[in-house]
Amino acid sequence: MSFDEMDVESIWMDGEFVEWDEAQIHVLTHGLHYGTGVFEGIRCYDTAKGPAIFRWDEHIERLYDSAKPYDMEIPYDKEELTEATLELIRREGLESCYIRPIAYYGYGMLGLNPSDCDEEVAIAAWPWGAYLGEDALENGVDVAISSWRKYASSQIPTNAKTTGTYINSVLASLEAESNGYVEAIVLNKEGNVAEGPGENLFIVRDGELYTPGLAESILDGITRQSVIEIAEDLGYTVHDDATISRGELYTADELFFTGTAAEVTPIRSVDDNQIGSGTKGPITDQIQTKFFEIVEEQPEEYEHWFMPVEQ
Ligand code: PPE
Repeated sequence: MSFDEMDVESIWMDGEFVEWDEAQIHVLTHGLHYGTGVFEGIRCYDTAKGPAIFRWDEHIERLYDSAKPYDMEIPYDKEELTEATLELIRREGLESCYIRPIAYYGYGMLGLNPSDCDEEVAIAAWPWGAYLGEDALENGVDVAISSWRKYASSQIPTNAKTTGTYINSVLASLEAESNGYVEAIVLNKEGNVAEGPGENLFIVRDGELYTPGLAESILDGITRQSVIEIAEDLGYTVHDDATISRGELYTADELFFTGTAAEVTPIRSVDDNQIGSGTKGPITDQIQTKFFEIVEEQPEEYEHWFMPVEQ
């Protein structure tokens, strides 16, 4: 995702809209040095009922929850962040976009205890297409198990979406790419399957779905929660507290990633072992089709997942 030729003019920063190029921070910002920031990634879809933000409440609640272990007090309440985001999307005339709220310990002091630093907050939004490419959504991606393990929840809260912890994901992504793969799968400290660098993972076996449980060092993904509901609504049994070994990936009937950016992306091979027929599997296809139908049409049964933007 490159910002070259980005046609968005403003970013909301600490209470006001500033020009895109002016949305800057001090080089001694605490969050830059120590990764003391929390963030979200949220999609707004151009639905048949108008632009609407997908699962806004869940994302914004996760933002405040992520801040808790770090004693970070986000100096705006939920209503203020909601209004700022809606206003940003409206003034930029965006229909479908990716929304990136971030809160971090700002400029004031360095040293590991950030209690003397003020919290700073920004919200940006821009159009972002298929995360792993259009072809990925259709035909699936080739992935490899990373040699980097996911940090354990005894080391860092894995259910918090903190900026600093993404260096783990960066390592896994770099390694996958340099070995010729589109994406990585990261195992946890125990050697069981955790997730992708920016995605949760599902496996399909004998017509049922399995996804690593929350104690497996994963982010409690909101797309994961949505896909569990969609799959159950379609009549599938979902084991959402699974422990999945590396070997089970190779023999899975189907595999797919979920995430705000990745949406529902099929996986067609792991470490060069073909999964199923080597393309999007039938259950993955059904769930993916339903997911896109929901975000395109905003049907009544799922309307509570959306917050309208009302241009
Ligand atoms: N695990 C990780 C590590 C993760 O980063 C994400 C989202 C997920 C699971 C899925 O969570 P959810 O979006 O709530 O379904 N990754 C975000 C960042 C991607 C990026 O490259 O930046 C995202 O998808 O927005």
